[in-house]
Amino acid sequence: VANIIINDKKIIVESGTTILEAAQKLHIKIPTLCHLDLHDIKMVNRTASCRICVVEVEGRRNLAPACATPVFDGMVVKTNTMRAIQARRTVLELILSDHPFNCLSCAKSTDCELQVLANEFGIDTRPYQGAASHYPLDISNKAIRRDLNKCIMCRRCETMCNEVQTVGVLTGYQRGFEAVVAPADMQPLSESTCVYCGQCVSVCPTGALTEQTARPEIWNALFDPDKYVIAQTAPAIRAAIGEEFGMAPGEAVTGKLVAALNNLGFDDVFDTDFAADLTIMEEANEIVERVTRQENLPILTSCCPGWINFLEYQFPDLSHIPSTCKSPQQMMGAIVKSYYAEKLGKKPEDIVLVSVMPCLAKKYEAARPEFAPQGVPDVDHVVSTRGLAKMIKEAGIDLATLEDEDFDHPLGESTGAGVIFGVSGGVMEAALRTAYETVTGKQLAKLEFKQVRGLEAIKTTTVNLDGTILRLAITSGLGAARTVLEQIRNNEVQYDIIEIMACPGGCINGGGQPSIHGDFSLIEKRRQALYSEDEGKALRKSHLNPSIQKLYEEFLGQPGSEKAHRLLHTHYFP
Ligand code: HC1
Ligand code: SF4
Repeated sequence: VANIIINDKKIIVESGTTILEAAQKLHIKIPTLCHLDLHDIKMVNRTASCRICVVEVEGRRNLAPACATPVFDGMVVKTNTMRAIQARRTVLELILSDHPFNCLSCAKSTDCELQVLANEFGIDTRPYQGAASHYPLDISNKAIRRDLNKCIMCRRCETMCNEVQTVGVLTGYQRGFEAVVAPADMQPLSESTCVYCGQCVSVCPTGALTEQTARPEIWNALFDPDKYVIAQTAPAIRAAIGEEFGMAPGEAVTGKLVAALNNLGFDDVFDTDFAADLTIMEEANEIVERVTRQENLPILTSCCPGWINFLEYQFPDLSHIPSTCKSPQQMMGAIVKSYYAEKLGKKPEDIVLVSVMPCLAKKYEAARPEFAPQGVPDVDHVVSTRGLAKMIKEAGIDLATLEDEDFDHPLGESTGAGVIFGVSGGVMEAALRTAYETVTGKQLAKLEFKQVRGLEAIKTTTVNLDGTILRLAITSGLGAARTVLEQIRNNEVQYDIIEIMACPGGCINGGGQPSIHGDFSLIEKRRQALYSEDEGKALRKSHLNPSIQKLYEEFLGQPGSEKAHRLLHTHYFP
């Protein structure tokens, strides 16, 4: 251990602790910019590249970066000397000397960590004038927008993409003044193996990495009298959008979210949870078939588009093992543009379906050509949680003060099983609730499968479905997926069912969710919000959803029917 003194306060800490960590224990704030510690998901960015966190260490000539300097016994630190504060100002002024001053029009405005610091330090002029970088915008894809002119070389995105997600698309490129983080040879993202998980966007402190927005197209549709405009909202939105309106993290705001969408002028507000229930009907059927025949196991869940992209790029040899089920987003699209269009008496092209998703890869998924039969997309536009919050604010609506409203029927009715899709382990638990009752014909005595819950990257367990033992793995974060997929490829493990989600913790931590700015406890609160909503539901198993039962009776026939296959299943591209 080390006895140290920071700003005249004594503390004893483990050796190896950094000055920054010790100061945090004493509630002494040292500003940081490149540093990011998400130790819950083993993502620690300690590049010490920005040097905004410099402090004075007694007996040392140079200022020390607090984020990367370990303490020693007897160390005396002062965090706010004139010299340290002046050095931080200089760092900021230098960064800003080559940073566009267009904060007013930046998508990250009010959420940008550089802007917050510049404001705290009162920097309103540019003392250093010099060359400015001019990089073209990368808007090569539907999901992510890269503006390298705003890159401050913190390398958080690189750490996330390489170490947590193991995709390895982003690397430091060029040197000195020219240095940026980009795909190899400065390719656009669309030419790389980026899976659009958006986790780099989640950790970018500035406007360098943001999302592509469909807000103008959605506003146009809402004001077009010839269009029937429908919203569907993903399970994880309700657990997080309240944060954008000053509500307590973890407060589920389902009824207010529906009210806000109604206020924006959507003709119907449907719940992606309905489609999650539908996914379970098809997927449980497929699981039971493949497990009964002991064929083509393990079966992998297929609702996460970031993960499906990862499979197609990195494990093409395993592209036969995921479930063939489309994701709930796409199942909703297919049902809205067929079954529901028939009910409305409208042509699919006169209906505009807008998805509200916590995910940036959903923007890419909706635009995949196979999901636009006869050229009419099943899902027309995708807006993120952050994007929808902006639209709600733009319309002058205060979400926090709205009275709860209900989803429209029939595609707004859902069970607790649909709700928990938004957390890691949720799809597995939902599938087990239905598979058990289908296989055994008995009612589940205890419907919660708590062993599949939690935020760990890899969870493995077995369940006994009335004599049939199923070996399960649940992973979240693509590094964890890689570990398990490599074990499968090398025949080192045997599983029957595997759930994979690209984002650590699942969709509650998606790349389109409100920024957590390093506070991972928000993810745990969002997780609890969805399990509470599940507990509060009258129906908690997908096969008991009356609107799902009716959909099969009136339209689809049985799970796995020819029509169900045509509308609700897909294939992958090795
Ligand atoms: Fe998800 Fe899904 S749960 S992928 O995590 O299967 O995005 O929330 O909408 O489609 O339902 C995301 C969340 C979401 C789909 C569902
Ligand atoms: Fe890497 Fe995901 Fe960002 Fe693509 S979206 S660059 S895969 S972190």
